[in-house]
Amino acid sequence: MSTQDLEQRFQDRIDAGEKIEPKDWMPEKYRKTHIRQISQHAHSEIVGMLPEGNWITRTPTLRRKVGLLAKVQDEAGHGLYLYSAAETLGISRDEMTEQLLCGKAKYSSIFNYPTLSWADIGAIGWLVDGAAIINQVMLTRTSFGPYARAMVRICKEESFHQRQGYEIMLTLCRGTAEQKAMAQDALNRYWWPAMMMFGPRDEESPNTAQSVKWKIKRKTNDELRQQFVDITVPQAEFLGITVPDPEMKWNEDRGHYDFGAIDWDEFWQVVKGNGPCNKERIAARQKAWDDGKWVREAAMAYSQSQENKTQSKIA
Ligand code: FAQ
Repeated sequence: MSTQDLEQRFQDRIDAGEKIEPKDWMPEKYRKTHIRQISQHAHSEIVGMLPEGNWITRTPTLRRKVGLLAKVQDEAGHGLYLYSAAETLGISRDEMTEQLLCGKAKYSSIFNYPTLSWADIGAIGWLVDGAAIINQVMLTRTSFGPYARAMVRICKEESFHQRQGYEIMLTLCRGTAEQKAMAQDALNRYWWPAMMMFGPRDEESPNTAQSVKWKIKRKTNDELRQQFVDITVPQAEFLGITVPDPEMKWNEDRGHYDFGAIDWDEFWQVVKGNGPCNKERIAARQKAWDDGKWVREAAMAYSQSQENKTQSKIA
């Protein structure tokens, strides 16, 4: 069968809503797009542990510490499912990590912002996990089987994370004036970076058209961003705090909120490595990779010795 025929048959399967599995024939670009997206998603989960991990020793109560520990641990689990899903496409964990550390692979821009106060932990759960769920619910229907299945479980956990973040915000907003001011300050600093999480505008997004055709993306960046705004603005109103966008206004005709311009220069600066915490985040991942070298080597040596024992029994 010619490549053209194989590609047509592949597209027919996608159009019919079939899931693509790792051993199925797929265009090389489909494989590469998935390795790029899934590995970057995995890196985001792992790097995303750092800003919140920063507050584990400083939570206001034991209950909050237990909740935050569990959340950060969940993010590690998400990273591991995702690395495993990417490995089914023929890339190793080591290669993916090397791509992150040398700057070839990206991770979400949002994790390059600092967590300055306890309220930031509430804002991250509410806004960052909230944005992540909107993106990931769509990905439960993505065309690549292992990615779609990983997303089902991840979304369940993310929705718990979103609620723990919102509950932190609610507690602060129902507390003293100073606590409410902390919540407002966290919203002021995290609102625009959360809006940027969905990626560039559709007309500036080089990957969207092909990814929509292959049903990797079931919605575009702008569609998801609008969905996030429409869900989140009423939640801010319920908290009694204000989204830092003077142009935010309900548009009766569109049935959606209109919102102001995003600072795309800031977005691209952060993506290119010049955000407030990029260097710190990569240094932390590099240190973890270096510190873990002996563990990886010991695990490999143990596995080799078990293999040798099995081989000598067979012989
Ligand atoms: N940050 O053509 P597009 C979480 C890059 S998980 C950095 O639109 P695409 C859970 C993009 O990679 C959050 N780079 O690209 C959690 C591409 O560059 P490349 C992560 C970005 O892939 C919560 C270029 O710009 N979620 O938060 C960003 O079609 C709390 C052009 O963009 C996922 O990764 C960005 N925000 O659409 C954890 C979801 N946006 O790769 C801890 C899966 C775009 O060609 C604590 N990913 N770029 O060099 C996706 O859905 C997609 O990859 C998009 C981007 C929508 C992010």
